[in-house]
Amino acid sequence: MSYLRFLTSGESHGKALIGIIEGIPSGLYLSEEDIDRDLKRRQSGYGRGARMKIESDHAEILSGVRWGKTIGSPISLLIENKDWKNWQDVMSPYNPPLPPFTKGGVGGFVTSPRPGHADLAGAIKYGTHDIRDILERSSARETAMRVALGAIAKKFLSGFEIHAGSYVVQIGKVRIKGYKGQGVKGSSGSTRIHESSNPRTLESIFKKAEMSPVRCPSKETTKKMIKLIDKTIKEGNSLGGIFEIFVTGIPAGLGSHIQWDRRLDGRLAQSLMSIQAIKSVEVGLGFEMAEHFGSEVMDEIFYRAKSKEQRAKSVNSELRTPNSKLTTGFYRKTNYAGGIEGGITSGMPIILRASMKPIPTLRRALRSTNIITKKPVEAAYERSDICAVPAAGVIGEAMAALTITDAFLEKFGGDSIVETKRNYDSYIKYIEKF
Ligand code: EPS
Repeated sequence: MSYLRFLTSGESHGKALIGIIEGIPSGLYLSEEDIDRDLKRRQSGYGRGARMKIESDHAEILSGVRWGKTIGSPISLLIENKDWKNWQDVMSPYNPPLPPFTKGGVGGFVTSPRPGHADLAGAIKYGTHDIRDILERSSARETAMRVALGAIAKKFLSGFEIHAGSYVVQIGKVRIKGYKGQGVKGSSGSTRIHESSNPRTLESIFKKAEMSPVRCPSKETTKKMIKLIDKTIKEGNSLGGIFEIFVTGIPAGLGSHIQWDRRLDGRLAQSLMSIQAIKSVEVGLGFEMAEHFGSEVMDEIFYRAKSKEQRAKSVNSELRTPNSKLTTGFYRKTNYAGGIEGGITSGMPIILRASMKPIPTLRRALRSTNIITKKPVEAAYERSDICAVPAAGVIGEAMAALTITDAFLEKFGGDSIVETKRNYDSYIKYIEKF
C-alpha cells in the first residue's frame, strides 16, 4: 500500500487482536457500530465451529477518533478474544507455567503438524518445536481485525458513493444453477449472474445474499449448500468454495499502467490472496477469458452525448455516481474486464472472484508426522470450522475496500475529508467534460 498503511497483531487465543490504520483523513464520522456491523456479518455464516459460539466480536476504538470523528491520526482498534480466559496459561506472555496445562497438547506443545496449514513450514522457519507458536498467528481469527479496519475504509468510501459487497456462488460442488463466472452472451453453458455489472443488479443480488445463512443469493442453492454442510459435519470433513466481490461507484482513473506495482488489479489480487485459505483470484471474466476470441470478450466503447439537464443534475448533486451514464458520455455494454483495464479503473464496477480451499483442520484426521519423534501420527485436532466461505466473502470485501481506499487517496489525497472531496469533485468535473 502506498498511501494507507495498516497492521494487525494478536494470536487466535491470546488476549486480543489489535489493528492500526494510518492515512484516513480527518473529519470522517466513525462509530464502533459502523465496525461491529461487519464483524457480525463475518461471524454469522452457516458452517462455523464451536468457537463462534464463544466470540461475539466488538471493536473498541482506542485512538484516532474524537467526538465521533476521525482526527487524522492513526486509528487503533481492539477486539477482545473471549476465549482467552480458557487459554491464559498456554498463551501466557510470562515464564512458562507449570504443567498440567488447561489446553495445548502433550506438555503444552503441539507437535503434530496439520497438512494444509502453516504448521510445519512455519515451525521450520521460526525454529520451534511447538507448533502453537505458528498456528496461533496463522489462524484466520486475525481476519476479524481486517474486517474491522475494512469497515473504516468502507465508511470512508461510502461518502463518495462507493460500495463493496460480496456473495457466495459455490460451496463444495454445489453452485448456483448454470453459474459459470460472469458468463459470455451466447457461449454454451454460461449464465450471467448479473447483466453488464449493473450496480443496481449487483445491489439486489447482494441483498438476497445477505438474507441467506450461506450468503448465497439463490434460495434453492442455499438449501443445497446447507444440506451439504450438514452432511460434511457428520463425516468430520470440511468444505471450500467460491465467492464474488463487487465494488460500485468507482470513477475511472484509480491505479496506473506505468509501473507493475501500481496496477490496481495486481494490488487487489494480492490483497485477496493474502486471506487465509484463498487459492485463486480472478478479475472480471478471469480464467474463462482464456477460452474466447478477442472479439468476444472486450468491453466495446460507446459514447452518448449528455443532455444539459443530465449534466446539470450530475454536477449539482452532492453525491454522484461517477460510473453511471449520467456523469460521462462514455459507456460500456459489458464488463468482462471486471472494471479494470491496464491496471486502471475503467469506471465500471470492479468484479473479483476468489476460491477458498476446504479448511485443513479435520475431525477425520489426516496423516502427519510428529516433528519430535518423527513417527507417523494423526494431525492435531482441537475443534474447527466446517465451512468458512460465507465469512471469506466479508473478509474479501474488507480487503478490497482497503486497497481501493489506498488507490483513491493516492489519486485524490487530502488530510481532511473536505479536502479529499474538493479534489474529487474537481476531478469528476474534469472527467465529465472529457
Ligand atoms: C481457525 C480455527 C478456529 C476458527 C478460527 C480460525 O478457531 P479455534 O481453533 O479457536 O476453534 O474458529 O476462526 C476464528 C476464531 C474467527 O474468529 O474466525 C484457524 O485455525 O484458522
